[in-house]
Amino acid sequence: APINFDTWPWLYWGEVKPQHTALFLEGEAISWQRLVSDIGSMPLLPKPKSRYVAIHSQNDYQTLLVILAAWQQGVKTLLINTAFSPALQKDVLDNAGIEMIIDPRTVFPSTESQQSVVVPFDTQDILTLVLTSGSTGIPKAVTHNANAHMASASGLFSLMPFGESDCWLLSLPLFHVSGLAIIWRWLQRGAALKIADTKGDALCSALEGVTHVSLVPTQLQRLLQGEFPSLLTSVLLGGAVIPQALVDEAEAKGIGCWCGYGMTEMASTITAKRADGCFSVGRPLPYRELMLSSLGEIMVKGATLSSGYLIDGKLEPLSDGWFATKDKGEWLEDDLQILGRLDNMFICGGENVQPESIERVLSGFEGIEQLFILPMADPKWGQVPVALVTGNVNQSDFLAYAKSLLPSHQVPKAAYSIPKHLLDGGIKISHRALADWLANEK
Ligand code: 4YB
Repeated sequence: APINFDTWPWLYWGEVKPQHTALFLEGEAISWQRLVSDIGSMPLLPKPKSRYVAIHSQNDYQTLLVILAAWQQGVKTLLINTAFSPALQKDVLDNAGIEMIIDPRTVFPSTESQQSVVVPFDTQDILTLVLTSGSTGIPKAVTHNANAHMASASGLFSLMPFGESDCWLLSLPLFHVSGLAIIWRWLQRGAALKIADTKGDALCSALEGVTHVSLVPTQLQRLLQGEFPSLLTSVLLGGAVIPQALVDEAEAKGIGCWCGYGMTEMASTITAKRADGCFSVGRPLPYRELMLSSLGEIMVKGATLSSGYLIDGKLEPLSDGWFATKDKGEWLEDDLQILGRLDNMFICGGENVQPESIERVLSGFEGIEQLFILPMADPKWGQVPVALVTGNVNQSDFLAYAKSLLPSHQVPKAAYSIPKHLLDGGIKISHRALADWLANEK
């Protein structure tokens, strides 16, 4: 049963097991007692009337301390990707109605006598804001309270065991819901968290001593190319279409994979299953409900659903009742299959084309690392599918392969390599950036 914390979880664990390791940093272990003390020695953070503060977020100990100190002091946080341009940062803050932004590198332990403020742990009070990664418009700030984060964590544990002596690697950005969810699983369980460089090839060595990790499919692909540490038992996958061949390969190498489907508004994972050789993302976890609309759109609700977006300092409800995800799904017995984004669908010569279903058929082609199908304007058909790929791909063999497997309106009319600068963004390649590049450069 989930613990009902009557105080901030780190204070609880600091009392219950002060000497146990809370965190592994590169070359250093931090006990719960030391963590509590480091948080307590943070200075008083600015507390605007709205109580919302934006924080430049990197995956490091200093950022984590500032976040936990903020919460404990009664300050609600919006974590911002440091790669955002100043203009985008300004738009996001203006849109949400937040005046203040903190760079954790400018926050130093206070040398003054302990003046630390600890507000009560109210699990119903809004605590975090996470930006949506929607493809159009200014990213919106999605609110969550601690109750939603803890329900998210507890529900997942009923499927994917995470014990007190396990260690979860912070393998995704804190500013993304997938990274924030790792923090709440760690806090909920009182297990260990590892913070290390996970970029590129560093991921393999970061996994040293780690039992659990959350990965987007491209990270798993990179991992399988090298040697990986033997303690790793459990990988939670999600964020994008999970290629079945990738999961099968990982499972064959002894890595337990859980396939998940999640989103910001639902505080990360909604459905999941232990990999079973079949392309689906399993059933709704406890504290989530899911149904398909008559058009096949995935609708969700439950204790993990956000109570609204923060716009202009005010809470704007998401929906009354079910939240429409814009994802298309289908039941396969009791398991959910994600067919793709409704807003990615286009029409080629009168036929509906769902890019993700083409991606699924063609992603197994020799040499392909990543594959995206996008529409391109065509005088005869309106729009035609084209393929954008990374990896070492023979274009004409690839197109012939597509022709042998797909009906003609689904066969890509061309295949282009994705330019490098579009690949190093956040955790997902932006469909919009790919579409812009296709429209302007091709
Ligand atoms: C999918 C999808 C899937 C999402 N197939 N499309 O803790 C986790 O659950 C986790 C673990 C590893 C990696 C990621 C996660 C996440 O949280 C992912 C949450 C996420 O991606 N949120 S998002 O708001 O940025 O995007 C949500 C959208 O992503 C969905 O609406 C889907 O379109 C897509 N998506 N999982 C296919 N398994």
